[in-house]
Amino acid sequence: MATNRTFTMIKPDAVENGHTGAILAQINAAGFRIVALKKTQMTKNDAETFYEVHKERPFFGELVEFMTRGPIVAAILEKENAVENFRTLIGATNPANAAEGTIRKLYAISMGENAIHGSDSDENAQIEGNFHFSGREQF
Ligand code: 3AN
Repeated sequence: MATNRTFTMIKPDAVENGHTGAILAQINAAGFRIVALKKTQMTKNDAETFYEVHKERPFFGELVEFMTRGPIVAAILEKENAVENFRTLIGATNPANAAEGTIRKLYAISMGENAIHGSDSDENAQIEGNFHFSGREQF
């Protein structure tokens, strides 16, 4: 089911380095409407649940540690073909491979500390958005 919505988190590295405002402006300029938005910090249990699909991967411990070390900014975004358009806007997982002008090219530090998350499917966008936001926080 196409929802025209995606879910994002500005990750602890980008929040720590003061890039929240610039990233939100870039998201708005690209035509995404903000459905839900908050600054929050994930617990270890939150991060382990959120990234459960990666639990067998060698970087899982590092990923959980990183994602819980400081606040994130979580958002649900709306635009036509949101999941794919947003992944284009953020660029490749490894910033070294990210296209010029993408959020990861501009702000990511490494493959692990890569500034921003974008859902990889409509189904995951819905699961991830509902993980962070109740119905009455979505407009
Ligand atoms: P994406 O976020 O581009 O969808 P995934 O789903 O493959 O990438 O990975 C989820 C997250 O796990 C990434 N955003 C990144 O923070 C981390 N990650 C992925 N691969 C590695 C790796 N080889 N080493 C460290 N962290 C990684």
